[in-house]
Amino acid sequence: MPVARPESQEPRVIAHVDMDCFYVQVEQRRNPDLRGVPTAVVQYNSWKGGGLIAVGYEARNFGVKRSMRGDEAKRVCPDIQLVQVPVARGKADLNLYRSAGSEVVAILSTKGKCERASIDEVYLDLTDAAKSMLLESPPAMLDSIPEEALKSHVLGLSSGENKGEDDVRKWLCQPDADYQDKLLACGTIIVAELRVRVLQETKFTCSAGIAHNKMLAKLASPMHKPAQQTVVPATSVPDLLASLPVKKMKQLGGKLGTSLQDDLGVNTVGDLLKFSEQKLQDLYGINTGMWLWKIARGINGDEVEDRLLPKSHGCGKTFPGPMALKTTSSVKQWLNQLCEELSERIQSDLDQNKRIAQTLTLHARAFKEDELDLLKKFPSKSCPLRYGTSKIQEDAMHLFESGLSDFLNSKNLGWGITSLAVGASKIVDIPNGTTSILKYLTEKRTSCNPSDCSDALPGEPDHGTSSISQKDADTKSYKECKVPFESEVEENPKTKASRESASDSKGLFDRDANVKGTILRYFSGGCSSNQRSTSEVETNQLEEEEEKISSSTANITSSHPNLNLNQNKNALSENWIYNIEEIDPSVVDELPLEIQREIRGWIHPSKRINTAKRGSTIAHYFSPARK
Ligand code: TTP
Ligand code: CA
Ligand code: CA
Repeated sequence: MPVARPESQEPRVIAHVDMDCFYVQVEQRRNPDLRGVPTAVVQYNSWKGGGLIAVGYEARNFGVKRSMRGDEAKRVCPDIQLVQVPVARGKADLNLYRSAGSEVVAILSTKGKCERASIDEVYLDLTDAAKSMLLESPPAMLDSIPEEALKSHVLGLSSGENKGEDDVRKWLCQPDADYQDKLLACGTIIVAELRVRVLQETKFTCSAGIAHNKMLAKLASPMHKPAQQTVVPATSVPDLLASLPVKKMKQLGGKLGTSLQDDLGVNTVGDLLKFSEQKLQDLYGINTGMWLWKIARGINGDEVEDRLLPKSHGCGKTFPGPMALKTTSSVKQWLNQLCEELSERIQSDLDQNKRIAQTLTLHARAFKEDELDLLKKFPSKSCPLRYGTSKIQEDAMHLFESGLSDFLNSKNLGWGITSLAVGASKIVDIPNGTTSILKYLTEKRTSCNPSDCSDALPGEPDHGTSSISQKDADTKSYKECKVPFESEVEENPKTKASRESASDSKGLFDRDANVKGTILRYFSGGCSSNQRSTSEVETNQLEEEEEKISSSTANITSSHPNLNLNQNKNALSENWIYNIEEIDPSVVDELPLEIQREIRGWIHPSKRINTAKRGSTIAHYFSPARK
């Protein structure tokens, strides 16, 4: 459920930038003969010509839609060029698109805090850049306003015939505008210049929304596509929301939006204005009620996160119609392929970005035969992630078996799998300068068996809780999760002996609930695969992740050629592991002072520095044949 965050009192300038028909543009850059020609990118799957995953704007003019398959697109637009996504291991290989997205991010991130939101979109917080511009060179003082900025669509601006650019110029330079609008005008120019740079340096066009918060910027970016930008002054918000169907908002696309429509007769976001905050809270709970009350007024306090790398990695494959997988061995074969790719990507992330993924998740779509309970979905399952391809494969298969057993209610029924996906999430940085902790652990870890410590990564079942104490209180998951004790530095040899002989995992859990042991467990623990716990991921998260499985997993790295288990093992035994989100402050206090300082340093990362030059114009880029 959405949560309302307090909006800062200070006006902000936030942009949402989304690439136009992204995969198509990447293919058009690879093969310039496709420029100006109706083009679509199709999935690797020859059934009915393959599913379309990206459709160029020229093809859209003929009525080609993403929901079509290649054969249908050919009927609607006989001249369409269908490009198949690159293939590796029998499935789509998105590395080409991921690295193209990274080229763009590298440019967009030069002007302020940048959050990579998917393979082809980012949020930017341009508040500081806009303030500096307003102080040093406000729009009215510029020799000339960049042409691209003059082409902006400013919502609520009354423009007479053929006077669009003049009106925009006046709006950008109006001397009596309030401070919010002045900042937004600067943001408009900054984004226009960034988009020009993106085009010059990558040959890709993008569209953008510029507003005072993330929600409004995201709503605005697709309003004028391709290759244009839309600005949302605060005064235009009521009109914008009054005409915005509730289902158009991401968080209202599901059950909540349906309930608003069916139970309250709310069809547009603006219709929510009729209800008091109290009423909405009574109906939908305190958090969701407050959030609804705020979005009806265009209020949204979500911060732009400083994150250029993806939050998770995932890869999946669909098996439509007759291709459904109906045996465990065929599932295993495909899972092995998916896990191999996932393993390469997280290993590459570890090597290049010093980041560790902690949770492995398996999603699937399935059907079963002869069963009344046809609506039951295949449950998503997750467990702590262990590095190494074979371990990931083994664990993913266990997750699948566990999910299948739940799905079939342990009955002996025929079944089929129509999509499979594995994901690695809860990714955290390994900070620089970990020496004091390493030293501390090396000194204290005298009773460890190094061979036990080296090949398992710690991780947590994904419960969405935030502190160690909470998690440890959750016996459901930990009872099944055997955490090696070598990470506990002060274990009494007697306890160790009795623990080693104990087969009861409940005992292990209880022992592990010791607070001091808990934080240290993060430095070198892990779960043995056959005893690891599984946990169900919420259905809406599953749907969202499946839907976005190919687009939300952007990564700047390419596959790692030197993947090797031993190397991985060594890397892991040398790098200790932690999870900032899950460090309980009260536990930190118990650590030696030097370590406390280090941990507090990671929790407050340093600020980024901005450097960028201005660019020029995007003109008629979408008119045909550009080489
Ligand atoms: P989108 O940004 O949703 O679409 P788009 O960039 O193709 O077109 P638009 O100009 O309307 O933004 O997705 C970005 C890329 O992600 C898209 O080019 C292909 C890929 N993608 C999939 O692979 N599967 C999907 O279901 C979607 C929605 C996108
Ligand atoms: Ca896009
Ligand atoms: Ca997008």
